[in-house]
Amino acid sequence: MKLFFSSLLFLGLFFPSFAQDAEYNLIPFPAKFAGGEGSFTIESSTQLVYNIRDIKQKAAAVLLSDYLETAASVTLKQVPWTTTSAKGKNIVFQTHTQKKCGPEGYVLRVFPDRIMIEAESAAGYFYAVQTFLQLLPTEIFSTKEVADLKLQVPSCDILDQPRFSYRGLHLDVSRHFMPVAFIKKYLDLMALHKLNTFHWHLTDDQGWRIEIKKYPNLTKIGSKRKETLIGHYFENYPMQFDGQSHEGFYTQVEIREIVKYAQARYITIIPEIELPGHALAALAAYPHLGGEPDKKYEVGTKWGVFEDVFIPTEPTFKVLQDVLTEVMLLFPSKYIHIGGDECPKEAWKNSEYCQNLIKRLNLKDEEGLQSYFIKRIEKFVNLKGRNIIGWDEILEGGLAPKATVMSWRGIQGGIEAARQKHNVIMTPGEFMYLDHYQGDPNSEPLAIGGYLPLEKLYGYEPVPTELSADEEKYILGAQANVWTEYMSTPEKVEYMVFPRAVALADLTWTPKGPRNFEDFSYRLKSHLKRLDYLEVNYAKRLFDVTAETQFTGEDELRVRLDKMDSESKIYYTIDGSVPSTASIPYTVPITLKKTTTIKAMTTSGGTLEQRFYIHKAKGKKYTYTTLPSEGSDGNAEKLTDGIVGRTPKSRKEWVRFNNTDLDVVVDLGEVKLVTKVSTNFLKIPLEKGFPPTSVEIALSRDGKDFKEAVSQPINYDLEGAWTIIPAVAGFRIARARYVRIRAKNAGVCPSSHPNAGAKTWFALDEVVVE
Ligand code: TNX
Repeated sequence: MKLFFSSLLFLGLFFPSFAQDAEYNLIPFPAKFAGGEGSFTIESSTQLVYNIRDIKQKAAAVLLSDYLETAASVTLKQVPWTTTSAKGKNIVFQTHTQKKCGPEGYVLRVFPDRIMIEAESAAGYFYAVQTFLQLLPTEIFSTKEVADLKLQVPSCDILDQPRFSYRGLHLDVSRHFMPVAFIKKYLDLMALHKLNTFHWHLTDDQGWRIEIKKYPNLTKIGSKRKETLIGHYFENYPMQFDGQSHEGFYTQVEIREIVKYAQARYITIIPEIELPGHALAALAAYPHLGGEPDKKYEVGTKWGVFEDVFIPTEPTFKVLQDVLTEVMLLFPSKYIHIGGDECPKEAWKNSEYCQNLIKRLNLKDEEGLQSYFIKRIEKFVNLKGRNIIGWDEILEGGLAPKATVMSWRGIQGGIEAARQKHNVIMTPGEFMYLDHYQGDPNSEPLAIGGYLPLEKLYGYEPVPTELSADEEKYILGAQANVWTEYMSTPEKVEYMVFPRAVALADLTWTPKGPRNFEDFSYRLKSHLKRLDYLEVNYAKRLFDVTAETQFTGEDELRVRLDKMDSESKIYYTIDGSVPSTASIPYTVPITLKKTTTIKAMTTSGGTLEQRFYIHKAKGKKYTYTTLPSEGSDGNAEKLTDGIVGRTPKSRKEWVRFNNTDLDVVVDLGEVKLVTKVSTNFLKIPLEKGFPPTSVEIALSRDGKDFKEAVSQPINYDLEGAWTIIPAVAGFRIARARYVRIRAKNAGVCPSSHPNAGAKTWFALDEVVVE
């Protein structure tokens, strides 16, 4: 039979147009793809043809058949491969013999009269089926029968294989325990996205979640905490706790079941046992592992980094090795993650034993001791035929000989490790942390901080340009991390993970060349329907409207609205009313002449509500006498950009002064009538953010002689939730060109504060002149 695709089409000729074609909403998008004409229709007479003795083919055929049966209620006959059956109007599995697919790749060819699936491995067949399902109508993912489902598969020719061998998703079950059923759902969703490594963060300060037979207290004591911090770390002063215990762990039986479940989906589970830091739950269970056997260690009830860590004594190594032995019996993965991050050295500095050990081993310092700790654990793990992975802190004090590094504090750790010829997994916080906000913090549920919209994650390139071609090969792939301090339920995890993990799929699988966000967001829209069938509580940020202010001149502001979803239309109001399709359709940037709230909606369900301030200082230049703290207002524009900082959750708009006073002069350009000057300060006492003690606002015509000054103390309650404290000065018809604001730093934290005596900072935003 003549193929209607030439291999030339594989060279990318078809890539520019695939986005337009609603039929090929594949995620991740295949490495080589060509669309064709017509389609194959699955009918009850269609047969699944495979080599009956090939269990890899059989498993894939059964998987496909299950979906067809569930959603479409068709049962396809499974028949052995013969020259006749392979030529019929069937779905035919056969072994790929040209060695073009690699260990995870496959060939999928859809013709109007036949479908062929080829692979070299079980994983390859499995991924072929995943792609096959995405060629079918999205209803194929329904778990209930869908009436009259047309099983049409559009013609295409796919030769697919992943860009990276490591395509990871992580989940922290220590901060919040997640039930077994949810872990399985998580693995199902990973498989759908061809993600092949699940990094299971099983132990941390706030809970030990894996049963260890030899040390029952690890779960008996270590898996329970008496209560949990309410809200954000610095939200309340003093901190508030919920008074409710939180517990949970996985039995070894459950773990074996989950490992098997993952294997059936070609997912490797890498367990993480944190050491030497993030060990408080283990210390609560076995205090002799910490420096002070008599100390009453308690499982962590709040977040952050604790000074109580494992002390590298012989009994500690004994326990850790026993634990790792049981872990390695449960998890067949080549890699075992041993943590290694955020280990404060105070406990070791204060321990006579550690200080003697440093001398005895001829180590330089505590970092040398950390390196000794990791190397010793590595040796043990290597003896069992496995390798360790550690967070990039394991570079400090010298890397263990065979360790793989997870670069999380940026990309530098990854670059260094690759240069030292060590394998690397890229997981930099700025691009790969799914605990960061994915939309405007004002309208998002509480997250740890940061800002990682879908588009930013999608644009991440895991191979640093700094590396030479030779060094690049050490970058095994990328992983997104899901720390659950602020995700207490599976629903919240789903919300934070999806759809960003969908972008991760393209990022780690699809070659660099054909990836672009517009095309991705187009495919994503169909994909979200699949996620609807799978009952995933994904975030709807794809449909959001965003606003960007542009300056146009005196007393005028231009606002540009935008959306990720290229197909939808925006409508808006400026009179406070709720927008609908009967409101003003957005076509060009909106020009505002006075302070206005814009409310917008899109036809795909997105919303926006934002207030824009027009005032006499907007867009005007200002100069500081003392510069604000590094990075907070580099181009001197935040104080007059027309956007007023709205929440302590996000610090983007705020200009911060660490332990210094503020003295800033805004130049209005010409003498103007001034009746009111106002600004806002942040109050976050637990983070050492104290509003200034006093503020003085003064006016001048020439920039030298300031008068009309209004001086006021700033009064607020130290206790209570974080908030915004306004400072306002009213003037009875003054004329001025220059507005000066001075504010006095509050000094050090008061004696009642947990950081008593430590230096404080303050932050302000927008100098509003009316
Ligand atoms: C840093 S990433 C941590 C985790 C936290 C996370 C919050 C890493 C190796 N350590 O313990 O949960 O930040 O984003």
